[in-house]
Amino acid sequence: QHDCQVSNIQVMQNFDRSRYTGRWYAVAKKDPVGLFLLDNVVAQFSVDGSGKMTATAQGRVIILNNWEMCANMFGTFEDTPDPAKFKMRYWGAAAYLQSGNDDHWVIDTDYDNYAIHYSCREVDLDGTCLDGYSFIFSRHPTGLRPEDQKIVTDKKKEICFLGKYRRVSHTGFCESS
Ligand code: FEN
Repeated sequence: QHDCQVSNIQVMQNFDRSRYTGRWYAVAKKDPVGLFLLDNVVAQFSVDGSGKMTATAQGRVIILNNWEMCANMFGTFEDTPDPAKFKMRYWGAAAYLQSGNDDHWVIDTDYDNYAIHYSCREVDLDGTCLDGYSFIFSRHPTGLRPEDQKIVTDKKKEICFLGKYRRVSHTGFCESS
């Protein structure tokens, strides 16, 4: 389970989307190639009456002329045979924000404190991930609890992104909008 093959990555067993709903603070992220969210990333997951999962995300971006903006992003999730693996269609509230369609895998979560998300956009010829991104989420804006840090480090290793994360700062930039 440690050969970095995207097809061998273990995801959350018996993922329960209703327990996953609510607010998650990004505490660390591994960026993809290209445009993304800089910091102050907060996600909010919901499940509608028919059981479909949707989410919103906010984050700071810097657009042309060094304008700081708070990007409001929306995502809808398509189920797959694996309950922890989704296809996410996403778009921004503003036209200048990129939209796309990414894998969205929940690697591990205890629902109450931490969650590890993974998305590989491009699989290399050798089966490893060539371009992907990942968020470490916490229910607590202050960060991960000490007891969750080892679990998260082990999972970062398993998804072969260890050492590629940056801390996500929360300065309140997106809190007014
Ligand atoms: C996720 C989970 C909750 C829902 C969603 C998530 C993913 C968000 C993504 C955001 C992408 C942002 C982009 C920004 C951008 C996983 C948190 C939806 C995938 C692409 C710029 C920057 C500068 C510029 C134009 C646009 O487009 N940023 O000049």
